Parts: sequence; structure tokens; C-alpha cells
Amino acid sequence: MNAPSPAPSPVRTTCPYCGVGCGLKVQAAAGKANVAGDETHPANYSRLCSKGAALGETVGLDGRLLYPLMTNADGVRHRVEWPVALDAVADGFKRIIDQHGPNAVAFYLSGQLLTEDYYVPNKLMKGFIGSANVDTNSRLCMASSVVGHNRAFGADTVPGVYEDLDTADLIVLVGSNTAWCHPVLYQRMVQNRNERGAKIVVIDPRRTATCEDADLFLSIAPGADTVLFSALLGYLADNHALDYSYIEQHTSGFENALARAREIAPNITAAAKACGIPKEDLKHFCEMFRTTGKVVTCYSQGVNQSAQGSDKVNAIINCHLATARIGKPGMGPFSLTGQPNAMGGREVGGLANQLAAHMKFNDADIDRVQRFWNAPNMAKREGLKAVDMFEAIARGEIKALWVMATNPAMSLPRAGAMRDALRKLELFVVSENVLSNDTVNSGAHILLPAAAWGEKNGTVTNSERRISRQRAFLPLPGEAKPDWWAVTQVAQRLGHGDAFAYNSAADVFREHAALSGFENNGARDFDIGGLASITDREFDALAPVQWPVPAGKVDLVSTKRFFADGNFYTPDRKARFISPEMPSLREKQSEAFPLRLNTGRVRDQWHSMTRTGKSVRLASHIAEPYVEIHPADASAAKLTDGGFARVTTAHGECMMKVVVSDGQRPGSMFVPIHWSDETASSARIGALVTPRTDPHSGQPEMKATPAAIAPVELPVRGFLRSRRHIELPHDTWWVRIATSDGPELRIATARDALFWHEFAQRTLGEDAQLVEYVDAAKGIYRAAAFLDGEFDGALSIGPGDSAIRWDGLKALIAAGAPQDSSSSFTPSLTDGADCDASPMVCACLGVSLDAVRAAVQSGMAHSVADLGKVLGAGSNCGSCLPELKRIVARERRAPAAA
Ligand SMILES: Nc1nc2c(c(=O)[nH]1)N[C@H]1C(S)=C(S)[C@@H](COP(=O)(O)OP(=O)(O)OC[C@H]3O[C@@H](n4cnc5c(=O)[nH]c(N)nc54)[C@H](O)[C@@H]3O)O[C@H]1N2
Ligand SMILES: Nc1nc2c(c(=O)[nH]1)N[C@H]1C(S)=C(S)[C@@H](COP(=O)(O)OP(=O)(O)OC[C@H]3O[C@@H](n4cnc5c(=O)[nH]c(N)nc54)[C@H](O)[C@@H]3O)O[C@H]1N2
Ligand code: SF4
Ligand SMILES: [Mo]
Repeated sequence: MNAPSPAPSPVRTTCPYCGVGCGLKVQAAAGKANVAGDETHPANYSRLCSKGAALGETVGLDGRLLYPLMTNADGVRHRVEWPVALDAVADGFKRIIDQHGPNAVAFYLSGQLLTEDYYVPNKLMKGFIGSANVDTNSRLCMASSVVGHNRAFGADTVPGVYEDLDTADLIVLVGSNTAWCHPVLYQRMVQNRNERGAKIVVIDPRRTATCEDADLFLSIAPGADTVLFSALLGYLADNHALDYSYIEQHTSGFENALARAREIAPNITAAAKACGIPKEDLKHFCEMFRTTGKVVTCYSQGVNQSAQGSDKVNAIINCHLATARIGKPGMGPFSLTGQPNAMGGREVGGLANQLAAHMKFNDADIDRVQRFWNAPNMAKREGLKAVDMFEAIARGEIKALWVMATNPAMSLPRAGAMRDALRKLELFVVSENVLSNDTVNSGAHILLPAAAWGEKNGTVTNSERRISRQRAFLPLPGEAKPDWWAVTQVAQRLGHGDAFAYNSAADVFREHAALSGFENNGARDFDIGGLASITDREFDALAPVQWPVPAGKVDLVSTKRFFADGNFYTPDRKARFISPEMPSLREKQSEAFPLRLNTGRVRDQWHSMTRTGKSVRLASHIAEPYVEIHPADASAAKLTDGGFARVTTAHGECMMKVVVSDGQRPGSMFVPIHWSDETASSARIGALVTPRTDPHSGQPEMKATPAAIAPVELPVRGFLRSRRHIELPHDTWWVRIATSDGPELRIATARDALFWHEFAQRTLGEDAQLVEYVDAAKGIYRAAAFLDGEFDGALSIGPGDSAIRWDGLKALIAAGAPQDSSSSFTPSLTDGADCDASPMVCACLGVSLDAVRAAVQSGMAHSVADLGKVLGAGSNCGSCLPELKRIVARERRAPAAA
């Protein structure tokens, strides 16, 4: 008898989502993938969050761009061979450069590219085309942190490592919804709190899931962080908590910075008022900071996405420098990076104001990079930053654009205008994984199919500077190719074949590593020269390694702690205190726009949902776009929880469901960023966001646009499912949702049942057989369509949420097509009656909010631990633990009304 053949060993790779950079073990077979956490990866030691755990559901090829496509003169897309598409890209770029100069072309890249994919276009533009018009979505994400680091340290160094989060005694989370956006790091922090008693402070205008484990929550007024950290610096000075010998030996600019801090925050009372928080709470925070040596301050978009984001970063760093709490275990400022390769992008110089390998636009660095690349046409000055770049496109100054791995038509501020700008381009190239998204649909002329996660090969760098391999475990589908390859082909056509003769990602990586070590000798922080001559085999086997890795260093495991010796990368080796400007939000509120629009993320979706949107499990947490608002603001605007509202700013408007919550700060609203024109009728929130940017970083203020809100009456709800494309009436609100029966459109409308009856006849029933139920008096309409005996679609409409669930549909489908041509049926009386579409709290085990509530109310569960035992909730990835905690607390406070 033959022994069963052993299962192939899993491929070790890295998660394509957030900057935590979790290691994965993937077992792929027949288009499916089993994903588990890698117990050996130092970022997660086998932990995963809900998004990482659901990755296996997202590798299908539906909706994928599999072949190069070009648009002909009539605007129709057709398939072409790769050489045809590449010739068209190269010819277009060449023509425009010849006629209008190199600054008439641009690349717009992404922190979701692998380092190798990122390095090649940056080299082509800055060294060979001769322009620095290469920018990236990191401009919207990390640019303020980059400026903050460069100003303070003389280099873009993230000094922190994840182990600091395990050993800190105080963790301050500023503008970071860590529980939802960096869940595995959050689990490490909570473990530290539970096991070692570390304290957690959250500073955020809204009470997020991250606040569930916080010892102190400061509901700060939008934009006031610099006041708070100025108050802290003053308090530390007044209470003898500063390390003057460190300040003297290792820093400059302290006196000015302290004087400015005192101007901004003359005393605790004034500062607390400006921050909109109780004075006692501010004082409590200052005391916690003063009395705790091991403090880590983590920050992300509440800090970066601000027109004074760089100053916010430096106000935080100032407090760490003044107390010498940097460069030692368990302490330091820590920028949590968003995208999987936000750090790698900075390392290759993907931003328009950087050169490769953490070099800058100064004469020495320009010369050094030019010599290393043997570059014929080196850019001599900085290029346009994202918002400026798209404004130059709108003015017609940039005429050719190549977008790679980002969706600017929805993610840029003032996205509506930016989208219109794209249509003015003479040449608009998009490298994508998907066939359709808001950017592709903004008039792209040439679409290049890119290898996706699971198919691409290379490296990423996570928030703690750890370089990990992403490895392919699936074959390249269709004619998809790695992004680096497409760029080399265009470079060769532009006459630069020799400089772009890479045959593999490993070839690119070696050159990138060599450049980082080139004439470095410790002068630059980013140095992985020790990896410059690794073999292909070593590259394939590369274990996660933290930089720096200078040449000659054999032991790749031990890591250098930056700034341990008190030396920085400034000319005098001293860190610099920065004096921030007076804090204020750029766009002012007015009578027309009295509220502030805050935007951000939800737990189970990733950006424009091109990948997470495929997962049924992930859709069950929060399925619909919403605006969250404080009860006082809701009642002033006559809004009801679960109703609909129109949100308006000077730049655009959207319509979505209202969630009334006292977790919002009065005067603020929150809308998630994930829904685009691809997935919802009116939820592309980027179109509402102000384009005002930070003067140093160019990062837009995406979290505080003046806005108004008004109710919209959409009393009828329901869903449409169809195998064909059906155009809904323009006044219908809809959102696309992944369900176990395939994608469906959930809809809301003011039109009555009879309208939908006629609509279904025209659309679903055009050539198919309809089975219908109409109760015009109650406003109910239901229909199922059968084509050649097979289920072809369904429509369900009714008052309130009752029509969203239609249990009897399954039975109807099972029964198959009816005998006679026009049929009707009677739905079961209970069908959908109890429906409130209870959201899933635990996406992994499918435990709904109702089930959790019932378990607590019935006394079956008294704690989160009980819920794990009784329902399994929270026992897998743990991403929902903060929410479970909140629900238990709430239900125990307010038992169900009898
Ligand atoms: N689930 C999920 N996780 C993700 C992502 C995702 O799409 N989905 N994206 C990844 C990426 S690219 C990024 S950049 C990160 C972002 O991670 P985070 O920065 O944690 O996420 P956001 O929700 O954008 O914003 C964080 C918080 O800033 C708060 N905030 C707004 N204004 C202010 C202010 O003036 N001061 C302070 N202190 N806080 C303020 C908001 O209320 C919000 O709770 O997440 C990464 N992880
Ligand atoms: N209002 C508001 N706007 C924001 C933010 C906010 O908080 N508020 N956050 C900002 C931040 S921090 C970020 S990071 C951005 C994110 O915004 P985007 O980068 O625009 O969002 P994604 O949906 O991640 O877009 C990535 C695209 O690249 C494709 N893709 C994925 N992998 C690859 C690949 O390997 N190659 C190629 N060629 N394509 C690939 C995907 O299919 C997808 O279409 O949004 C920014 N915009
Ligand atoms: S925390 Fe979640 S999304 Fe982030 S890398 Fe880990 S598994 Fe992926
Ligand atoms: Mo980001």
C-alpha cells in the first residue's frame, strides 16, 4: 500500500495589509489558500487579526485584471499583447517628455508595492527621465512622520521596536485606533497590561474600540495635540522631570522649544480648555508621564493627517528628548506605519522630496546616487507632492501619469475634483490587480495587469524596520506580471536597457541593498549593505531581519538600537528640538458647515475593499457605510439612529446611514473611508475632504473638514441580487455586500412597492421568469427570477429593515422554476419579521451582536472569558475582544428592558 503523500510544507510569507507585518504560513491548493500565523515571525509569533485570518477568502480571480487592456478612440477597452501596451506607454512618455520636458510626466506609487517594485520606477524617474515627480500614497499616510523624524533626528529613523511595547510601563496612543488598525500590536500591548500592569492612555476625539483597555481616555478636540504635548513639556519642566544633562550633551534647540511650549500652553487649565478635556484628566496624564520612565508614545493618522502633522510629531518627540526617553528599551516615540510596505517605500525614496536609500536632495547625495546609478539624467530638485501633483494634472502641466497600486480617485482629498483631473491626462496608465475601481474608471488609457499578493515575490519592511519576504504561493494568473518587470520593459524601450537589466526581484534587492551601503560608513541610518551580495537562494530563504545590516555584519539576528549612544544623524550629531507653530485647523467652521468631519478605518475592511470586500466573513462586521454622530448633534439635526443623512462639505457630498453614539465628540462626525463608487452609491468620502496640507510634509488634513449634515427620508429598504448588471434608479441608495450567496446590493429608497414591481418586470424579468409577491398596502414586494430553470436574481423591498433578510428565498430557489409563466407565492409570515440584521462581532466564529447580548442578559456569560467558553466569541484572532468587553459592560450596566 502506498503511504499518503505528505502535505506540501506551507509557504512562509507576510500579510498584505497593515504595517504590523505579520508572518503567515500559507498552504495553497486548487485556487484556495489556508492561512495561519507564523509562530516564528517576530512581529506576531503566530497571532493574526480578523483580516489576516480571512485572507484565504480573498485569493479568487473574480474581478481580476488578467490581460493588458487599452482604450481605443471610441473609449472602448480591448485586450492587447504586452509588447503593444508597453510600446504605447513608452512612446507616450517619450513624446510628452520630448515636447514638454521631464516634469510633464509623473508616477504615483503606493506603500502596497514591494520594495523591489518600488525601487525600479523611482530609479527610472529620478535618474533617467530626470524628474522627481514620483510620489506615493504614503504622502497621505506617513509624510508628517518622515518630516518629524528628519527634523529631530537628521534622518527618517523609527527608533522603536515591538519589544518595547512588551516592556513599556506606559503606552500612550495618540490618534491611533490600534485595536482596529494594528490589532496584533494592540494584543501585545494588552498582554503587557494584563501581565505586567502597563498603563494605556488613548488620545483621540472619539471613544474607539482602543479605549476599552485604556486606563485614561482623553477625548481631545480635533487638531489640539500640539497643545497637549506642549502642556506636557511645560509640566515636566515645572516638576523637575527633565534630564538636563542629556539635553545639554545630545540635543539643541531646547530653550526655544520650551518657550514656545509655554506660549502654546501657558498652564494646565488653559491647555485643558484648548484641548476640550477636563483639567484633572490632563494633569493625571502629565503625572503618569512624569512618574513613568518606560513610556512609549505610539501615533498614527490622528497625528499625521493634519495640516500641522509635522509639528504634532515633533511636539511628541520633544517630550521624549527632554526626558532622555529614547534609544533605550521600553521607551521612545513610535510611528505606527499604515501600509505593509510604507517603510520600504521610504527606504527606496518613493516620496518626491527624497532620494533613494534615505538620501536627500542635497548636492552630495544627488552626486552620490548619480554615480551609483550611472544616471544620465539625474533629477536635481524635489518633485511635486501628491496633492500638488494632482493639481498640476488639473492645470494640464502634467500630461502623463502612471499609477501603481493605489486608488487616488477615492483616496485623495477633494477626490471628485482629482478624479476630473485624471480625465485631462494625455496618457493615463494604471497598473492594477482589479478590472474595475474608481481610478481605473476615471478614464485610464492603458491597464497593466499586476501580480497580486500570493503571486508576487519580494520584500516589505514593517513598522519596526523589519524586512520580511513576501513569497508567491500561487502561479501568475492570466498575463499578470510583477510591477518591477513592467517598469523595466518601459525603461528598456526608453533606451535605458543596461541600467534596468534585472531578471528577478532578487536582482533589484541586491542593487537596493548595495546603494544603501554605498559610501555610507555610518553616515546614513538606512544601511543594509550586508545583504548586497546575497545569492538568489539566500534571498529566497531570507528570514525576517531588522535594519540596519551594514556590510561585514555576519549575525543578522541581533539588532542595533538607534540612538542608544545619544548620537543622531544631524551634522553636529545632536537631536533637534523643534518649536511648533500655534495649533489651529486650516479650514474654519462656518454657519453653513458647523461640524467637523473625521474620517478613518473600520476593523474588518482594508481601504477601498478591493481585497477584503470579497470576504463574506469580513462583511458581516460592518456591512454598510455610515456616519457616526453624537446624540446632541443628531437631535439638533433631527437625525435618527438607523435613518439616513446627507453629509456635505465645501468640496462634495455623500449619503449614508446614521449611527448615533455618545462615543463621538460633540461637534464631530466620523465616516469610514472604505466605500467607493465601486461599492456604494454615495459614500466616497474622499470627495468631501479638504485638500489643505501641512507646509512641511504636504500631508492633507483628512480628519477635520468643516461639514454639515441633514436627514434624508428613505423609508423603504431591501436588496437586489442578480447575475447580470442592473442599473438602479439614480435616487436609490445602495451598497454592495459580499454574502454567502454571492454579492448583493442592499438598497434604500423612497419609491413604493408598485414601482419596484414594475422595475423587476423590466429588469429581472426581461427575459426570465418571475415569481412575485406584492402587498402594496404594506409596502412589500418580493420577486425571484429564473432563467432556463435556474435562479437568476431576486429583489426584496419592504418598510424598514424587514426586507433585508428573506429566509424563504432559499426554499424558493431550492424549489426551482415554477411551471406556469407568471407565478406568485406567499411568504411565510415570520419571514424577515425578526430581522434587524444583527452585525457580527466575532467575524472568525460568526457570533452576532444579538447572540452576545443574549448570552450576557441571560446570565450565561458574565465576562469576555465566559463568552469565549459559551459562544467561542473572541477565542480565535482576538480582534473583537475590545468590542466584546464594551458590550459586556453595557449590557451589565443596562439589563434588557422587560
Ligand atoms: N482595519 C484596517 N486596518 C488598517 C487599515 C485599514 O484600511 N483597515 N489601513 C492601514 C493604514 S494604511 C493606516 S495609515 C493605518 C491607520 O491607522 P489609524 O491611524 O489608527 O487609523 P484611522 O482610523 O485613520 O485614525 C486613527 C484615529 O485618529 C483619530 N483622530 C482624528 N483626528 C484626531 C486629532 O486631531 N487628534 C488625535 N489625537 N486623534 C485624531 C480618529 O478619530 C481615529 O480614531 O491603519 C492601517 N491598518
Ligand atoms: N479621507 C481619508 N482619505 C484617506 C485616508 C483617511 O484616513 N481619510 N487615509 C489615507 C491613507 S493613510 C492611505 S494609506 C490611503 C490608501 O488609499 P489607496 O492606496 O488609494 O487604497 P487601496 O484601496 O489600498 O488601493 C490600492 C490599489 O492597489 C491595488 N493593488 C494592490 N496590490 C497591488 C500590487 O501589488 N500591484 C498593483 N499594481 N496594484 C495593487 C488594489 O487592487 C487597489 O486598487 O488612503 C488615504 N486616504
Ligand atoms: S495585524 Fe492583521 S492586518 Fe496587520 S499584518 Fe497582522 S494579520 Fe495583517
Ligand atoms: Mo496609510
